[in-house]
Amino acid sequence: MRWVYNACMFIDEVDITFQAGNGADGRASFYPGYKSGPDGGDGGKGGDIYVRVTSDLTMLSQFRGKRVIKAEDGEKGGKFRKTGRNGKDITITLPLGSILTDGDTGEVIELNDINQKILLCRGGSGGKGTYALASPSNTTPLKSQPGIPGEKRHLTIVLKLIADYGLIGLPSAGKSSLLNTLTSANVKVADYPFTTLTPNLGVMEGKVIADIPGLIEGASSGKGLGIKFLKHIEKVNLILHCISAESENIEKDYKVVRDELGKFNPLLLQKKEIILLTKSDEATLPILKKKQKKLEKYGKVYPISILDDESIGKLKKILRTF
Ligand SMILES: Nc1nc2c(ncn2[C@@H]2O[C@H](COP(=O)(O)OP(=O)(O)OP(=O)(O)O)[C@@H](O)[C@H]2O)c(=O)[nH]1
Ligand SMILES: [Mg+2]
Repeated sequence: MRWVYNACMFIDEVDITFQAGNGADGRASFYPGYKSGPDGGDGGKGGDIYVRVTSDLTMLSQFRGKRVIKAEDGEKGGKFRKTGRNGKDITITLPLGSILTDGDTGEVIELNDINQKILLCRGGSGGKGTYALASPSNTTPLKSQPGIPGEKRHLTIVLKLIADYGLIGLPSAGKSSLLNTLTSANVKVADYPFTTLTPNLGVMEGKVIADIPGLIEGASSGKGLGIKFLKHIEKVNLILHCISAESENIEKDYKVVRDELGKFNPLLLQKKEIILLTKSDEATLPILKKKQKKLEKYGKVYPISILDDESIGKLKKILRTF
């Protein structure tokens, strides 16, 4: 297995062998003396392996320390025509944007749709027992069928960042609320800091938005959740910098986050950014205007509120131009 870590130990790439469950053998047996004929039951089917797509970006860490993921084998057929139990299926969850490459066939599977579910490896079917194999021409088959082995694939899974827009800002700035409003994401929202502990994705009109939590003063030196998630905005086209209209010192809020961005990677400061003055419903119009003006020296500012459809509509329109 090969692990590729970036500087902050986030797993980006992993090689895993997936092995669906083997089908079990059918049973070769016969009724005891008083009743003649074969009674061997069929073998159970091996478990399938599926992959499901999620918006949680950190899911590759589930493979830490794993080389092989194997679904359960089917159970052998029993006497008295008893069919063996099927092996349990396994569903693994991978983040949106992951790319799976089959090391043997070269097939590439791109996970681009949230809630997409794909059959990765089909479990083997169980063999028939002697009961099922009996026919008019062979009323007493002596042998049962063997089970079929489950499919096995060697896959390299790469997490490809495909977010188009990155939502950043101090805790409680309203990032997740906005993600939920702009997309069909359903991320937890609450009025305390660090509600979101890992990045989340949502899709708006085919564009992917990433909610990057955890930026606070000192994040670059490990405070709060640190800056480990900032790698996810290295490739976005546009940064959506959320600043709460409730804040007493919006310029400081802005600078703190920019400072941490720059410490992580100075190139992030050159990315296109728009400033979203969030929770605009919480401020009176004159105060909102004043705050907007203060921020305008740093770039384009759009007051928005998730409670104000018009402001969200405007934001969507702007996003379409990027
Ligand atoms: N009035 C009002 N409240 C909002 C608005 N957007 C978010 N909130 C509230 O602000 C609080 C914080 O919102 P979140 O979306 O959890 O903020 P966050 O930036 O994701 O916070 P972290 O996950 O901690 O980084 C919640 O109580 C939301 O209900 C808004 O437009 N108007
Ligand atoms: Mg959040």
